[in-house]
Amino acid sequence: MRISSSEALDLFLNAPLQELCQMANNVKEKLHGKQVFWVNNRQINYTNVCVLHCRFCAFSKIKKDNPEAYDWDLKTIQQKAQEAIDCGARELHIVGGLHPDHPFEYYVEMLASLRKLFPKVNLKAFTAVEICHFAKKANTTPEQILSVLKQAGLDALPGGGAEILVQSIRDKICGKKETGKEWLSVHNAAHKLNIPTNATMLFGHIESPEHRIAHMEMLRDLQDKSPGFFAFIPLVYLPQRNDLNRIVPERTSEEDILRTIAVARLFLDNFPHIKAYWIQMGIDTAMKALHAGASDLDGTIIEEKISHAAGANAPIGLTPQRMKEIILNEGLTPIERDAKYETYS
Ligand code: V47
Ligand code: SF4
Repeated sequence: MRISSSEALDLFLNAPLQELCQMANNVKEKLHGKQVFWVNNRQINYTNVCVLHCRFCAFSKIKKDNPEAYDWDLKTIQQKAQEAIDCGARELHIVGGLHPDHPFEYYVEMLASLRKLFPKVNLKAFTAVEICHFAKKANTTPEQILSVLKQAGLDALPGGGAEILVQSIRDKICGKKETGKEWLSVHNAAHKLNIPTNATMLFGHIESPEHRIAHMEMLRDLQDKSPGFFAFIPLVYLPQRNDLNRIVPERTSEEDILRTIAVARLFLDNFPHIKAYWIQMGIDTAMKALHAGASDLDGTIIEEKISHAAGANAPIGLTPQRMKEIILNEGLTPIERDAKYETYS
């Protein structure tokens, strides 16, 4: 039976950690047995120039002439994609800052050229925030943007930009970003167009456990009305080199991470997967998360800039061999997947 928000909160605050993880693991095993899904992928963070300045973000640069600003051309993006394909990648995860100058056609060409060069790889590209930015640039609706991108080769939308959907917190950490309602409405539109998506939650900063549960409730409600989410990904706030650092200078504890993963598994009964994002939580905690409700590890990754700018000290990439080994070492069964959860033996 489905648990309510107040039951989820009670479990989060009061259940003994081991019992909570065990309950979540039971649910995970009912859904997936001992299987853990992983993907051979690469992130392509195509620019760090961004018109916004979210307080937690250490990645973006507002000024194009900042010596650390970059904006890869299509050739560079294609080269990065080629390197990933050469390593057997099944997914390209393409996200970047909100660049002030590029017209929407630039992003269409980016996807269309990658689709032409690499017909088989899944293109998981552009957060809901980027979709809204493109819609403003092209003076059209997010629905229209998604539909054109789908024709150009878009396979799935990543879950970034959700942060905390509760507007009072969102206003404090990223007030200029699209609202929580707008984020949900882009994902609703994607699902209606049969574009699967993920959902993230940035946690461990100024939000309370109540805000986390309220965030998950909005996602559960949308998934009921408009199914299409594959995975929920709790993102651990990393405190280095950003504006929130003065207020929240430390990363949250392992216990808080495991409680969040476990409650997510118990509460989000209509989400197929809870993902342990090892780049942020570290490999040791990610392994514990696999026994606390998580059924997915993202991914081999190869290159990633957003979390590493904010102080992630996990290595940049794992080989497929190592990925399989670390899952097997936990007594679990590695299953390779792509962005649409097609599996490969
Ligand atoms: O949207 C930014 C977050 C996200 C920080 O869909 C930070 O499969 C922690 O969305 N500390 C991008 N997080 C990453 C993302 C993602 C990752 C893996 C898989 C998927 C998926 C999506 O990173 C941003 C923002 O929420 N972020 N700064 C920080 N200091
Ligand atoms: Fe820009 Fe995304 Fe960073 Fe916000 S989180 S400043 S939208 S790159």
